[in-house]
Amino acid sequence: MTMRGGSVVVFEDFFPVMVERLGAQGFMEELSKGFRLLMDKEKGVITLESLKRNAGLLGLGGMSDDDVQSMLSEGDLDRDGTLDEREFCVLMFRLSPGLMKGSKEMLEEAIDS
Ligand SMILES: [Ca+2]
Repeated sequence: MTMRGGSVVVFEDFFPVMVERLGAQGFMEELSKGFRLLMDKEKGVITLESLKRNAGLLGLGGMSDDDVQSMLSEGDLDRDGTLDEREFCVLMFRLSPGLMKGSKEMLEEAIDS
């Protein structure tokens, strides 16, 4: 499955710049903040509902229901219907091919630490 639409372009342009500016660890902290903004506060994971409700906070308010659904499905590696923090981070990297090329190992290290 491939994500299409304006939001993906934003990720591709934005993330490599952020990594350059913040370093891998700082970038992971930003991702973690983003995750907490999007998650369902009671469940501690991102659900379809929490993603739809909070996408606007990250400037993703223009996403259609279909976009939100495909973003969730794309990132949901264990198929439990929600995104945990790790799945969210992995998804963000996958949405940003330039980031994957430049900083993959550094970021994998940051995820595991
Ligand atoms: Ca999951």
